[in-house]
Amino acid sequence: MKNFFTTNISGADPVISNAIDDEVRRQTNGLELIASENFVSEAVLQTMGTVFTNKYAEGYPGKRYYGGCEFADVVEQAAIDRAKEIFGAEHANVQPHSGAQANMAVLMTALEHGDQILGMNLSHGGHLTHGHPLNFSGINYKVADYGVNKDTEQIDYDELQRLAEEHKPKLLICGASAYPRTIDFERIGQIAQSVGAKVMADIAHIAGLVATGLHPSPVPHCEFVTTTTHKTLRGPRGGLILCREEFAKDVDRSVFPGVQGGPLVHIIAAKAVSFGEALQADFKSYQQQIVNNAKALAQTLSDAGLRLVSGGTDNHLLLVDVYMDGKGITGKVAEKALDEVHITVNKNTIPFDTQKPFVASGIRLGTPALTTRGMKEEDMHSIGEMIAAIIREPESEQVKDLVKRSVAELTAKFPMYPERLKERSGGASRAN
Ligand code: DSN
Repeated sequence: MKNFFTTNISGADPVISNAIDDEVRRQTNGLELIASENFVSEAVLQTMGTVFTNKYAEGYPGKRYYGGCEFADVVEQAAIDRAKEIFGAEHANVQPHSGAQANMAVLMTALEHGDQILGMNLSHGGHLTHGHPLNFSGINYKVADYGVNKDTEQIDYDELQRLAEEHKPKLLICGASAYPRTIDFERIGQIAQSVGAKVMADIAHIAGLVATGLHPSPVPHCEFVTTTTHKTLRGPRGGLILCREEFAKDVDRSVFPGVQGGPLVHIIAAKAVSFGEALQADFKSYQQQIVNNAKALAQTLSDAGLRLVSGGTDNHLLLVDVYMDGKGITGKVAEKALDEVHITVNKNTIPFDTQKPFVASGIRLGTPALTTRGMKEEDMHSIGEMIAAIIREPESEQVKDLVKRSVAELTAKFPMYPERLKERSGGASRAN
């Protein structure tokens, strides 16, 4: 019988082991442009796979419901302290399993069932948890929504003020999952204050930029700030809540026992490691390169005749209108054609889209993951030309072969996870 404690994954479970190896190759041999994804460090990966996964630790450091939590306390306290330092926040809760659960806990803290919220419309760049009718936020609360101006495709703050006065929300929700421009958190804070609302800023996408001062921080202007930890922040998959001290106890109670049970201590440990990385000086140059790369990619695509929503980008992502009122192709066709040449993007609705979300007129591109690999502006220029070529001729096998070769050449120059890249004959979908 195999020794349970010494048999590694390839001996224990070839199906899953092979899928892991294939996924390492897929990530290594493709160009990852999904704006919400990133590649964590080997240190973060290792920490996620530690014995902290075995531990139950309901409660908070120094106040747990189970014995044996002294080392869980060390990692959770480190994660809390580092999160507060990164964002200059008075209080941090590092236990949310995800961004959605972080948002759920804040809504539970700030609202009673049925209260009015005002959130950004998903199809204008918001998020499901900001009031979508199929999400807990839209089911449990009364929702009004705001969006972008039709001409500028940017948030219309005067219209937001008007909507806030009309609906008198108890909570104004800002932050976005597909918005390429700077968000004016100070103005949003003033709007909320003028109608007696609190604000939750969900900075999941831009957390790394906020952490390094490359995007204005919502912390001084908003009662609650939530984020995921795995996007520009480059940590493990998870959530984080920052708030003022006056809400600390209520937020903690909303997370546990409100919406969660035992925290994922192995993930909290990995959050602490990634927060430590974010406090290093080179994290700022990494974030600056993300922004430079997004601008370079935007310029190349725009020079190639593609329309960018809002005309460009201030952050890590861009929304490309590939449909162009019927002159181009849908986001769905673009996503599939790019996937075939190992360029990974997601179709995305654009503001005032005429297509259904599963078809969409746009694609969303982000540079955090490729910047982690070390790519720079000249690489973005090449990638922009590859994308434009595929969108121009999505059915040309000749173009696809050419681009596939270019992707293989480019990715080969930026190796990643060398210890995890194992060769296996057969089965690998993207062995190039
Ligand atoms: N799924 C995330 C994104 O791609 O932006 C948001 O939750």
